Amino acid sequence: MKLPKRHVEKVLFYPWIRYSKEVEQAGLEDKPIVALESTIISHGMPYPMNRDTALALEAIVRSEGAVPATIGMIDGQIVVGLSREEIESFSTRKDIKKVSRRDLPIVMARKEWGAMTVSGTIIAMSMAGIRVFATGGIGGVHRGAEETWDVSRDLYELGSHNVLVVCAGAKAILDLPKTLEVLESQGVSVLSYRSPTFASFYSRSSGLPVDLEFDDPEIAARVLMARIELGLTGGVLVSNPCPVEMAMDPKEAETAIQTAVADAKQRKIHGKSLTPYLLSEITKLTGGSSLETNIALVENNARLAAKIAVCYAKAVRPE
Ligand code: PSU
Ligand code: MN
Repeated sequence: MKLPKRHVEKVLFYPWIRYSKEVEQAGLEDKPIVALESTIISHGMPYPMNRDTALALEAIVRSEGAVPATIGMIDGQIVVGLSREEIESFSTRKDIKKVSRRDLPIVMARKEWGAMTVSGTIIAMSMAGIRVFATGGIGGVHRGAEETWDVSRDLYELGSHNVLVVCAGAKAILDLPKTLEVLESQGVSVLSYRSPTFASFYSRSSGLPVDLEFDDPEIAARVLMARIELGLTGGVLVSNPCPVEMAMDPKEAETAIQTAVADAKQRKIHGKSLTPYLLSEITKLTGGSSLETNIALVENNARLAAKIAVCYAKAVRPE
């Protein structure tokens, strides 16, 4: 089957995007590229684990034969492919905004630094012509959303861009059944790697069913291609359970989550600070073990995303 040209990953040039040499070259040569986010660096983990994890993710993507593109905003410009020094700055600077769709034009206009959430990264990678992205856990519907209306923008960007995002499910601090309902309403295809259920971030299963369990990375790449072929807006979400030896006991995770959620409610923490607050509280409550799990799962996701990106690049450009 000969595929139409629009499948081909090509780096697209706009004045508000700057590419690293490596990403630009990969784009021009149609090599597999994996997008990586920067909120996990600036607002998701403490220093120096944030920097070390960001660099480890890039090394994993390279070892699988793909090119990593960590995305952030520097002085109001979208940078696709942060350098080592820039990753260091994202790991240490305290003035970095957390950027989702609503924040992007503001940070650009004010020429500020911004860390991209899953939603911000989906927007930027789509502008850049990149299709595959690895994160830790996507944002979703928060617990108590029927009162607070706190639903992450991540779900709506997934519903409107032809991208494939590999995650360890949605973060367990969320209401997972409601998150899956919104994904369904948004028409996102939810796949699960070697598991019949949607992963639950710190632990391997939420017990909730997905649309397809798969074993071969190529099938995930083909689902993305089929969406593009059909002209369907929206993306593919790949749930990849945390490696067994690094997963947390679901009961232990849940106890820490409930304590942290109650604490945040009492301190009236909401909006964009809520997720970073919960993640750091849970790290304290678990004596650091949740952070080790978080690092292991995001590394695991980078590896699978790179395998899928390699299949995708082969499929759109058969030799
Ligand atoms: N995955 C992690 N750690 C994180 C995130 C994902 O392992 O910190 C970030 C992502 O950038 C995601 C964001 O988009 O958390 C969700 O924030 P919110 O709930 O405010 O939409
Ligand atoms: Mn929110």
